[in-house]
Amino acid sequence: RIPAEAHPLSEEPTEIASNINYHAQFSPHFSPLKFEPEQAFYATAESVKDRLIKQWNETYLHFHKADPKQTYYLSMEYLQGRALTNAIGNLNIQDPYADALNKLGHQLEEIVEQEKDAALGNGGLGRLASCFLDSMATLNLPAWGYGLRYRYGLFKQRITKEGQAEQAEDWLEKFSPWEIVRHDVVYPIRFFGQVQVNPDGSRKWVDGEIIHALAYDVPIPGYKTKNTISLRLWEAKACAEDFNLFQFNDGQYESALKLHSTAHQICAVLYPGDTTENGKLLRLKQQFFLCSASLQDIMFRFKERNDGKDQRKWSEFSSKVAVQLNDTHPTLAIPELMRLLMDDEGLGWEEAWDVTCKAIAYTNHTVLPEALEKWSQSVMWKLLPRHMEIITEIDKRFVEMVRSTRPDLEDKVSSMCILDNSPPKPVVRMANLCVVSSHTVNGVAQLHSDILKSDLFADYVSIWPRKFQNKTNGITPRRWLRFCNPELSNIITKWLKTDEWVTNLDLLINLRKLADNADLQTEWASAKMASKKRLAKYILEITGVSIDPNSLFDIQVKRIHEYKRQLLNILGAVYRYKQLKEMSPEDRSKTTPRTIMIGGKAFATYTNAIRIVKLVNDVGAVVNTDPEVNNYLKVVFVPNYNVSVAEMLIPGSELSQHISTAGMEASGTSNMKFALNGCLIIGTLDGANVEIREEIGEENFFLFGATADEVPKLRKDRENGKFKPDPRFEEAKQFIRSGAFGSYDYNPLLNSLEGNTGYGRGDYFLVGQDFPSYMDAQAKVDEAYKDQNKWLKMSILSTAGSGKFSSDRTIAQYAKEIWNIEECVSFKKG
Ligand code: DL6
Repeated sequence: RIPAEAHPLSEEPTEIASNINYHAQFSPHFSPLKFEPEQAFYATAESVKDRLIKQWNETYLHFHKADPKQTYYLSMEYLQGRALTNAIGNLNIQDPYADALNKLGHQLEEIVEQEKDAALGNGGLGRLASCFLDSMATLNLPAWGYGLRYRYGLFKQRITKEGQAEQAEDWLEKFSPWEIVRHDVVYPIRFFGQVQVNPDGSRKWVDGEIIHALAYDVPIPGYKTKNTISLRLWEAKACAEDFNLFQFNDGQYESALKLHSTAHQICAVLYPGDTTENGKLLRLKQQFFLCSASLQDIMFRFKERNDGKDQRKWSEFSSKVAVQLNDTHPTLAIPELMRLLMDDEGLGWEEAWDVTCKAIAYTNHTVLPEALEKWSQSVMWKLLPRHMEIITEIDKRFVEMVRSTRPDLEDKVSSMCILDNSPPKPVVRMANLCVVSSHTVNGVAQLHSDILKSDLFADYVSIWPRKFQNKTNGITPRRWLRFCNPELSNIITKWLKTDEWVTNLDLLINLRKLADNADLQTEWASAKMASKKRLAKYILEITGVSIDPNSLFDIQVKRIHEYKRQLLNILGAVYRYKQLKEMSPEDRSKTTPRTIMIGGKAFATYTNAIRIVKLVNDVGAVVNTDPEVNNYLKVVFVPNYNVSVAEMLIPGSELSQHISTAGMEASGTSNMKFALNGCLIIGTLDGANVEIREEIGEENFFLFGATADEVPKLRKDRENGKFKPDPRFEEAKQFIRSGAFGSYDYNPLLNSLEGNTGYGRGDYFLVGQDFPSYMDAQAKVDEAYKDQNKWLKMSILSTAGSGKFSSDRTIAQYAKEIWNIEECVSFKKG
């Protein structure tokens, strides 16, 4: 092995320029005729990757020798976004790379814009996984992520006259410069087949089809440490033996390549539509593919690090391995680990169960019944027959345990058990399997964890009171302040006289005593204005709408969902527009000018979400071109919301809306990003809003709406005809129905807010209930904004109170309280 020191990597701009030049010529992605921004981006990325690979190799060798307990994070989603700014920022080499690019005739800012987002995720859950990787690396933890290498990421959203149009997001169109394919890391993954019973009674899963999982590593550098961990993404592939040359030469191309096509389907897209049986089968295949490949890899590594001993004891597994399931999507890791231990390694049930339960922990991210996964038993018996035997046995033993130790729970057994055998479609309840099999279950914000304990998992809590924990989510301060908002972070560093806040976010609290300082306020205001101007330029470029940087920038960006209540936001905007229309010019001139920006993708088959996107666009088209009003109000739909767009929007935000029906948003993480960047929140007492408000002070938070405790009664009252709508709410709906925003039929959407009960009716999300208090809170926002000094103080206090929401804090808690792992550092920090 050639020591890495044999290849020192200089931080001299001239040598970096020469290295970039080298890659432009010898990493043969493009012809040598051009060196335009695109070529410069790929050559720069290759050059940075050299450093990452060096650190990755050293980290891996160190982990191999030190053999610490290691965490493996299993997630179907990672929303990584762009990597270049983050990599050179974490490696602390921005300046030499900017200089080097200058020497080559390019600007770093322009080069980073060339990169496509790696959008292998859907929303908060995927972005959380990516923040966690950054924190694990920064905290020098021996931890890795596992996921799937989807060919197409989350769809690209275009807005047409008809509303949202989805297009495949080709993030690998030209290749990703960050991944390293590991041709030596390949595992067979079986589907279908049957269970063979051997003469000694042992069982073996045989036949069926075999697809191979090939590893791609994406290096994840920590901030100001050389520790560089891995996001290992699996790609599905078939082998040469699976290519039927005879059939191909016979002109039967499709059947000759059948297994190749099956393999392609597995990693084609994230969350393929699952309304058809085929779609359901494909999703299940994806989940099993991730679990089986990752566990085979984990077990291989466990055996590999055996310190010269012949055979490692499986009873040591949980002292070396912690597996975290990011929601129920990777639940199949449980029966797969049992199967590998029993059928391949020869362990008995009790021993395998003990190893499995001690290794696995589960994070719940939702209480929404429709998001709690249930798989059809018949599909599972077909695809994974051995796993169904194992799940059936886990369930049987669990039920026996409850009946023998807790006869008082007899009437709860049917809802607690894993297999729901009720006709017409018996299912496996994945969350129940997770709770029964994991050593720890956690929610993602205090309120959410409390609801899990008092409601969704209450019966289990009475059996295992210590199994349930809270781990309030967090965000990485590197991407979400230091790199996306350099102006504000330089001011923070200047006033705190240290940049240590980047790794110790609690230090932000020291801004609190400075919040009244006029000089700080002036600098704060100018940083915000610079970001607002940049954002206004971006909005003009992508939507053609010109927005005024002096107006209040009010942003709501997240997946479109009825419980997140973008509909409340747009109804509020409609009412504001109507009021402005009815005012005298003089009164109008006294109002606070506002730019409302809403962005987010709607799942293609979620009809009401698609209608909401259309409504926001239709309202914008009318308001923005109305000369009477458009100096006081603009409504912009920001298309194709993703990580890079968020990095543009958040620094320029002044107010952001986190207005879900209380009890329904598990945590939210964009609320933390906005607050950290000095943006004030208008919100309900839901998810992490509760803790944000506690930390930044209730006087700095625009609160409204029913509380989670009140929601069930309000729904009942509604069913009993006791709800009286606010006249303003009625007016806003009526205005839309009048055709003020075009001829599209919004009745089906608006009808969902009416009636007392019934499918798609009865205002389940309590938009009408919360509308008056929402409008009152918005009026307070308008007033507060008029006093800019007060507003700036609130903004500074918002940042000052955001220390708790660093994902470093969250990950340190997981490491100590769930995984029992410690830092494993071979490098000096700094
Ligand atoms: O925990 C990350 C994120 C939370 O911040 C959001 O509140 C929550 O809605 C989201 N949950 C999901 C659930 N998906 N499934 N299944 O995305 O998790």
